[in-house]
Amino acid sequence: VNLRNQLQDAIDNEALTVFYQPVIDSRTGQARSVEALVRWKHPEQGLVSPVDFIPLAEETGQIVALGKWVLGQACRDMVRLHAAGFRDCSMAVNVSPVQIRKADFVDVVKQALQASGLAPASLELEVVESAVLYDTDLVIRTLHELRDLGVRIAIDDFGTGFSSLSYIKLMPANKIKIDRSFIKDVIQNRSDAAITQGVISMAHHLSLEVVAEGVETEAHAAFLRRNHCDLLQGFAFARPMPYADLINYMNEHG
Ligand code: G
Ligand code: G
Ligand code: MN
Ligand code: NA
Repeated sequence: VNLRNQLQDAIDNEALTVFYQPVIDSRTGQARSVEALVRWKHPEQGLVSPVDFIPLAEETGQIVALGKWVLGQACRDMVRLHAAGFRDCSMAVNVSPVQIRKADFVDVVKQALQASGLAPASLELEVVESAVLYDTDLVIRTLHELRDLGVRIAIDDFGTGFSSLSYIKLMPANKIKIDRSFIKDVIQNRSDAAITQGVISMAHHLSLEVVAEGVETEAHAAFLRRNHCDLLQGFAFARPMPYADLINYMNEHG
C-alpha cells in the first residue's frame, strides 16, 4: 500500500492523535493557550510527525478530512480542560491554506464549536501568510466571517512565506507568531535580533499580540521578555504532549 492509502486508513480509523504545546505569557509564566499538533499513530513507525504527512495530505486533499478531525478533537479536549478548571486557556489549531479555501470552511468551524460547546473566543486558528496568496478575496472574506463569529486569528510562521506586508494589512488577525528560524540564533545574530525586535514593534503598533516560536533556552526567553514579546512557545517551557500530560502541566503552570 502506498502512503496515500495508509493515510486514508489512518483518517478513517482515527489512527491520529493530537498533542498540545503550551504557549506561555512572558510576564506571568502561565500557559495562556495550547497549540494542537497532530501525529499519526503508524503501526510500524510509531508516532509520525506532521511534517512527514501534511504536505502529502495537502496535495491529495486529505487535509480537509484530517483537519476537520483535528479541529473537532482539539475543541473537545479544550472543553475538558475548561471543565478541569483552566477556563482562561484557549486552543490554537493550524489551518492549511487548502482547508480555508473550501466553501464550507466557516460551517465546519461553527459545527466543531457547536458540537463541543467551546466558546468561539476560546478558539484561535493559525493561518500562514501564504494562505492569502491565491484566492485572496475569498480567503480574506472567510477570515472576516470567522472573526465575526468571535474566533481569533493568528498569522503563523510569520516572516517565512512568500508574502507581502500588504497582506498583513488585509488579514483580520489578532496575533503574529514569529517563526522559530528567527529565534534560533537571535542571541548571536544581529539580523535575527533586529528582525525579531522589528516584528514585535510592528505587531504592537498594529495592536496585535506577538508570540515567539522555538524558544529553546532561558537566553532566548530573556531576550524576548526584554523586548516585550507577549507570548513564548518552545522547548524551554514544554514540548508538545498528549492531553493526559497537559492536565498535569496545567496543574503546575496553569
Ligand atoms: O508538531 P510538529 O512540531 O512536528 O509540527 C510540524 C508542522 O506541522 C508545523 O508546521 C505545524 O504547523 C504542522 N501541523 C501540525 N499539526 C497540524 C494540523 O493539524 N494541521 C495542519 N495544517 N498543520 C499541522
Ligand atoms: O505550526 P508550527 O509549524 O509552528 O508548529 C510548531 C512546530 O515546532 C512543531 O513541530 C513543534 O514540535 C516544533 N517546536 C515547538 N517548539 C520548538 C522548539 O523550541 N524548537 C524547535 N526546534 N521546534 C519546536
Ligand atoms: Mn502553528
Ligand atoms: Na509556526
